Amino acid sequence: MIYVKIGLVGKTNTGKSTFFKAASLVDVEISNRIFTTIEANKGVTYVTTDCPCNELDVSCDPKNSKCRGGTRLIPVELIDVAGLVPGAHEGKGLGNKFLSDLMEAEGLIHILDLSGRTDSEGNPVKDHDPEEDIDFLYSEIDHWIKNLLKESWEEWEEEQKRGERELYENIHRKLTGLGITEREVKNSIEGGYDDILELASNIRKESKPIILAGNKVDLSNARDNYDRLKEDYDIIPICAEGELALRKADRDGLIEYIPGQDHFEIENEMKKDKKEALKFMKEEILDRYGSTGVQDALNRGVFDELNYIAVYPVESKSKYTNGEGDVLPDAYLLEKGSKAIDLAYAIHSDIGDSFKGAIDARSGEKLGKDSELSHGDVVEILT
Ligand SMILES: Nc1nc2c(ncn2[C@@H]2O[C@H](COP(=O)(O)OP(=O)(O)OP(=O)(O)O)[C@@H](O)[C@H]2O)c(=O)[nH]1
Ligand SMILES: [Mg+2]
Repeated sequence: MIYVKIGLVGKTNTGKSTFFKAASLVDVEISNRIFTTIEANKGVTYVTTDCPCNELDVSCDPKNSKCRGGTRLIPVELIDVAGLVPGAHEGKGLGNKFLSDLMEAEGLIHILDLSGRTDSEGNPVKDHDPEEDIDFLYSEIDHWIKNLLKESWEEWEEEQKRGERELYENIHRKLTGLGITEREVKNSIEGGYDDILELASNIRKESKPIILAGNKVDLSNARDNYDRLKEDYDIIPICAEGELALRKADRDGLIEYIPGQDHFEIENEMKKDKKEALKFMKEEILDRYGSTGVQDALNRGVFDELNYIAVYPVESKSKYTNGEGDVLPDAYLLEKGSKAIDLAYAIHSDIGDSFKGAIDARSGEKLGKDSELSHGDVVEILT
């Protein structure tokens, strides 16, 4: 199965690796130094959605995904890279060459440090305004794309003049590997531009949705900054460190915590300091913000910005099972607008090639190859 990829981006020391570690439980280095991460970290995390097992009143046997208490966890890939600072395209900080790792991702989460304890370059300060960190990121990504386009621009113009190859084809070829489609390139050109930088910016806007996540809301100055910035920006308040603590406590059997939930249950005896920390998490993060925001940022990226839907293929429409009798075994993320035939091909090219029709397991309705699927559909493919 090919995973949807989400990338974490932001200034140095904002908590990208803490978010990554919380979401994936992969043990990566976190520290209160600048430029801790140098090589990209890649790992598996999950987006969550209601599992149909609840509503269909069955007990499921997930194979390619997981189910916890009626919440389906569907794998996606997460990429954590080095910190980006203003002027990175001119070589400041670690530069921006590492963006090629990040730009494989279809969507990005911009992790802001709302505590204001590092300035734009990552130096420790008392009171940096995180609002200043929002726009620079777009500009750095735009310059990075611009530089890619500039390398071959004159050649492409010649080719276009000679009628050999259209500009959009050449751009698309160059940006292959960044998951940028021909349609997105065409739209970017049609949007109009005065120079290559503006075209690069159009391409970024067309192809890479960026979610703003304001981290460290456990700190009081971060909270004040969040209250101010939320008036002007669509920003998700997050506490990556808190999510990491909750997921570790869940993994270690101390609590039962399903990612993204607004509560957890204490399962086992624990030391007093752990208990205190969890009490703080409950009162200051979960009760106040509804969740730590980490899962929310991932779900919003995949379902709302990238417009994926989750569908559940089965071989028996009445028992919701595969050939081995596993109930609701697999969840597939497909782009919104996907049809029954797309699901067949996502499972296997042989299944796509021998597609004879499909059945909506809930309604029993027959679906043709062009029938559009909806989020949560349980579908039997007929071959
Ligand atoms: N208070 C608080 N601190 C946090 C939170 N998340 C991360 N931190 C701290 O912020 C510092 C930087 O965290 P990292 O995850 O290493 O940051 P990064 O963005 O990956 O940094 P670079 O790799 O240098 O770009 C560490 O001291 C973390 O413990 C949070 O939610 N609250
Ligand atoms: Mg890091």
